[in-house]
Amino acid sequence: MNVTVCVMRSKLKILAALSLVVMPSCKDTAEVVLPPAESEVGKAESAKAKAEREAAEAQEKTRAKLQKAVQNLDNYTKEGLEKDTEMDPFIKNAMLMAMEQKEERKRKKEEEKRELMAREKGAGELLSQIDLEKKTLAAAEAEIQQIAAEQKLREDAERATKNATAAPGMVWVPGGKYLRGSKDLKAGHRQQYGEEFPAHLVEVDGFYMDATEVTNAQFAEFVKATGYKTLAEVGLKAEDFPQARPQDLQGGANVFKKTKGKIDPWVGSAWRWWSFTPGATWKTPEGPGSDIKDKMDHPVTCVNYDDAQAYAKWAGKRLPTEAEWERAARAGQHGVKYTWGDEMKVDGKWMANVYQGEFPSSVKAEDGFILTAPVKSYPPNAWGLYEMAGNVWEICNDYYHPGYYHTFVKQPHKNPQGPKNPITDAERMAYNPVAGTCPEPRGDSHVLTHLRVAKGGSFLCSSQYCMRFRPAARHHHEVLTPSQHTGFRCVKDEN
Ligand SMILES: [Ca+2]
Ligand SMILES: [Ca+2]
Repeated sequence: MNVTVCVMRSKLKILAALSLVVMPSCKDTAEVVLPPAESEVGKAESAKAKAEREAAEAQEKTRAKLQKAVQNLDNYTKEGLEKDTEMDPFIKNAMLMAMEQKEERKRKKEEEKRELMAREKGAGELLSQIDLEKKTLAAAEAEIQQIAAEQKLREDAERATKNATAAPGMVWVPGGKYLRGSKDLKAGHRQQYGEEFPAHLVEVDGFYMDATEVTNAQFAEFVKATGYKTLAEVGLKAEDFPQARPQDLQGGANVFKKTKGKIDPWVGSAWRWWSFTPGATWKTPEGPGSDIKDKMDHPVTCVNYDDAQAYAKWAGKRLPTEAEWERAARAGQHGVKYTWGDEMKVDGKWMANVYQGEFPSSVKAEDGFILTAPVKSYPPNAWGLYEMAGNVWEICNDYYHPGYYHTFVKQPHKNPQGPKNPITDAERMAYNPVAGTCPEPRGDSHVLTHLRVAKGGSFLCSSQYCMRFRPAARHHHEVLTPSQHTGFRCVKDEN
């Protein structure tokens, strides 16, 4: 800073005190601009103030007019206003806007009223549905109570006779009546597992059932004898799915992958912990590079409904119906929560291979196994059937529909075979399944949505997330998507 600037700054101090200064730029050549004469300033100010005052007065007049017009809005019609050529256009537009806002408020109020009425009706329907479920359950329980003692005597006698001559690895499941579905009517349970309701009485004929899930060793025998290739090995045929993208046709299976961090499994897709893995097959269930050398006594996995059917046919057996499967799992213990009773653990021990840990980010093997367990790792149920809870899901013969029990109880019959037709895409969308252990069909191949019943839950059933290792639990096997936690067991008729 040089001397000139310093002198100039002292002048500026004086001018600033008069509040009439235009600041120069701080450089040697800066010039001071002198203020206009005081009389001229006064004139300019008063003209400005006058204009402002007049504008404010005009605005106030318009506002008062508008207020009056809006207060009398009901005296006007929209058409009348639009035709009025004498009215101030500003007032007219404001009135038209006010009219629209009023109509909008009225529409909203009507909508709210309709919604409230629908909700009340919905609640009414739900309550009458719950009443019906309670009545159906009460009637079923009353009948079971009456016949249980006599039926048990017959069941025990039949089992003793039939098991004596059963084929190796099979046990007799006596025919009879049982309480199918869930009797847990607590709101949370009903909401998450609505497909298990209403609990009702079902009667099936007797049959033989594999005591265990079909093992890798058994499946290997079948493949050796027949040269059969599973869907996971061969993939889908382009001619069957002309619209599908090439990546939707390749062979493989869904493989579980832990998430990197803790997540809320309820929010978002199950694909966060599932991965469709090309090269995952029954021989490589965790994907390319894995094998089953040390797992020949584990259940076969990464198979689908057709693979299971092919095996069953070769073995001279068939897949169980959903009704048969639950009859077998319950083993004559009516209304219990688990296949072994009502408590999840017995003497502090896990009774099935399920999931422990924070699903799906961390997994513990408190029950001994992270993935599949060898068959017969846990105690059998009362009729000698192993792993009817957990380990792997077991494919049944029936088509899956979540509302099937509601349909069935209207026309109950012996030996139910499930819905006549597969679930449609529209029904599936309406059903909107809670993200469970199976992800949505991969890609955009809606043709993959045929669902068959799967029962029993798997090593991925977590009591925090998916309590589907209960005998009442129902889930689906998506027929063209094999997965690492799904297998099957077979049944056989007496003759
Ligand atoms: Ca486990
Ligand atoms: Ca199982």
